[in-house]
Amino acid sequence: MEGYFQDGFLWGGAIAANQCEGAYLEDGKGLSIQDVMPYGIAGPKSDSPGENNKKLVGIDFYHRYREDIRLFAQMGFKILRLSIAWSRIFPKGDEKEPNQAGIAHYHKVLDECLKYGITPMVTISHYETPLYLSRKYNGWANREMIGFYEKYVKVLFKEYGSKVKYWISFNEINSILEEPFMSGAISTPKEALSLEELYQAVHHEFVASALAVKHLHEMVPGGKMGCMLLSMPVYPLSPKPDDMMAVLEAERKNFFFGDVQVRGSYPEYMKRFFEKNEITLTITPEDEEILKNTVDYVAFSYYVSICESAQENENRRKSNIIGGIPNPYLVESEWGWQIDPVGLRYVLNQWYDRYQKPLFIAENGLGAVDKPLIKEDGTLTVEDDYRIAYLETHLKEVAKAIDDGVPVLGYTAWGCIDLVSAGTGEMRKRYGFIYVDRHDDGSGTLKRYRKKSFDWYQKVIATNGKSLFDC
Ligand code: BGP
Repeated sequence: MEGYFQDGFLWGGAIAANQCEGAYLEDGKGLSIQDVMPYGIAGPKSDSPGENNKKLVGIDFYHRYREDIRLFAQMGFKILRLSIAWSRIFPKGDEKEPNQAGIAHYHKVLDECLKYGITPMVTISHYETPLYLSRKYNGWANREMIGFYEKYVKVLFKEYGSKVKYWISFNEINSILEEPFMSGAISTPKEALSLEELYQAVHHEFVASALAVKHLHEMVPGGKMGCMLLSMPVYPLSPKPDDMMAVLEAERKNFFFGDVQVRGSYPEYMKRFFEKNEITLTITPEDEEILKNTVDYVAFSYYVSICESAQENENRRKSNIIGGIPNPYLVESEWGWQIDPVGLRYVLNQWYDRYQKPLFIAENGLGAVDKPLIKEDGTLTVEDDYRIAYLETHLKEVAKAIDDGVPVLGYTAWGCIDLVSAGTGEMRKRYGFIYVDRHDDGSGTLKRYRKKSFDWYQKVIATNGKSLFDC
């Protein structure tokens, strides 16, 4: 299998502003929806930041980015996926002029990446819409959001276009169906939201994303825009034909997003779905033209697979945002996310068969409780063999997918440095190669320490994946 990672394979890690930066009101930043979600998607939301929100301090990446990017460079990162907090650039979201201090900050962060030859990949909107846009306009339910987003992306392309070639318009765009507030900044509670309103919000995001593609291509030579899909392969719970139809239905709910963003128009099966559910969307002829600005590559996150069945099933539950029926053949993480390396090879093949676009694995990793050990020199480490095993088995499947003929541009391990969980708002759910001394009760020095996986990943990158096959 060795040698299947082509030269120039983009090895790296991924983070999101709201989960690591902290400094939630610094340099003119406005509140984002995350600042009022102390418990992630799991808990109640409020209108004020509250005391128990780990994201307000995060891991203080806002002030410590130099040290962190140096550590990423030591691991050999070729790419760093990071997001820009919209509320640092437009604190409320509907201002005429951007916040210069916010713009200046990201120049420094990007320069730091480039200093080490690390290619930045920027997510424009990663679950961190300005709160004001949510409260005043009801987020993406409102068509006016397209204009606010368009103004924001034009600022980003003008400012950072010479430094950033890889962009992602929306993180896990399909998650809006499950989490309309976190993903779509929609203040109306999910229970009160009609399907028509929800899919209209989706449409607004599609148009905004396509406009971002258009502006990127016009403003940034060589700029590449990716869609970003929460991928979750669906298996039939049994070989019953009806279960297979249940799989098809569940898959279409998510394929729909890629189909529009890659192919540039609404698929027939969705038009039928809208008819049957008496959903009438406002889609102008101009919108239809804009949607033809399709993405250059397909990025996706991969953590888990699920099963589907045509029958009611009492075991149905959520894992990473989207839910399903657990697979009796798989083990699961401490947070109940089932571990399925083969699913990654499957999904890579599936996306490529469907779209024939280059693929990018923008997130993958294991959230686990780490137990730090004190070394002889007094520093900390974590013997995270479980994380190494998870990543190693998944990367071997990536190699197989490349051997299957799938063009994979790169791989960014999620939470390459410990950060706050999006799902639960916890610090104890750690993904990193770098341990951050910060805890759920707010204690900790915020110092950084290398875990065992740090050295392991360094070797994987240095050998371009060959070390995965050493034993
Ligand atoms: C994805 C999000 C990330 C990240 C990851 C892990 O859905 O894009 O922001 O957090 O999941 O999820 P969690 O933090 O809930 O473990």
